Amino acid sequence: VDISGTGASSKVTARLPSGESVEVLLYGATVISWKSDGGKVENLWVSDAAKLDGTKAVRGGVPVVFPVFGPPPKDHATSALPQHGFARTSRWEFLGKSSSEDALDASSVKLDFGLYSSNLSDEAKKAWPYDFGIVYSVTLSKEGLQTVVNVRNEGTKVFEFQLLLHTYLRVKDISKTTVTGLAGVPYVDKVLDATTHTQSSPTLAITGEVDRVYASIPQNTTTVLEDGKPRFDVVRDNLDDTVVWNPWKEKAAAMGDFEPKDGFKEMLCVEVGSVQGWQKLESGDGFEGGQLIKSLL
Ligand code: TA6
Repeated sequence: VDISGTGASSKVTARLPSGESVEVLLYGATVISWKSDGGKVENLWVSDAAKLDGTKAVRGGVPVVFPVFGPPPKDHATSALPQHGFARTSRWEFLGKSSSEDALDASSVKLDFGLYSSNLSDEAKKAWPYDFGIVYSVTLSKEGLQTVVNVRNEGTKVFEFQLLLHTYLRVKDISKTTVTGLAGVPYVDKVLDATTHTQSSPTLAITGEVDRVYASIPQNTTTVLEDGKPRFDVVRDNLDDTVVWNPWKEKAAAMGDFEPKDGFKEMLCVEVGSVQGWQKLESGDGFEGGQLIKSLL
């Protein structure tokens, strides 16, 4: 494990003896690279124009969305926060690493990052005046990448939050990419009319802009397939919802930090979270939720 860079662009890199690696920017605790299969396969998509200097949320990798997903509601404690909250644009602390060599020599390395209300910018503290502590664990193993958020209410006032891991998966060709594990699940379609639909077919193909919030999904794994072959399993842990997003041509063109412009053909966001309604956290209570992404190559 080593820490490189200075200031907001400092990042932590970890590598397994077998070559797999992960890179985490302290800005937003944003995972910006995860290489599996001996380090040969990059699994995350990061825009060529992504800001990695702390001036803007990273366009790619795994931004952490907390305490609100999307534009905050008007009549809510989060209403003064930016879209997707402040976690992805805050400077996190690197708390340390622990590696384990279990009997089968299947090694893994866990990196811990912390964000506390005391770390927040004055504007964020003013906008959301609650005392909290988050420990975010990123664990790299040959099996996959696990990212888990543990949030604790360190204050005296109850607060409620939403949480989502905004994962940009890298795919070879979006026209040959499908998603399973969402059949029969109700979703809010933010492209159509933000009303609730239910996906009847077992497979979702991506043939245009997709922005769907699937809620209360019965089983915990969403699979991304390439050419009909399973490429990723995204396994939810204590998070009931999943957003599937591809900006497609027009929206990609409209995002200044989305490059190359046809990059939408090589990425798909599968974002696990708790975004329907709010998780309530009493004083002193904690909540833990996360994901395990398996590369199935
Ligand atoms: O997760 C999907 C989404 O909510 C889309 O609606 C789109 O806004 C995307 O997030 C990116 O948001 P950002 O604030 O990172 O530009």
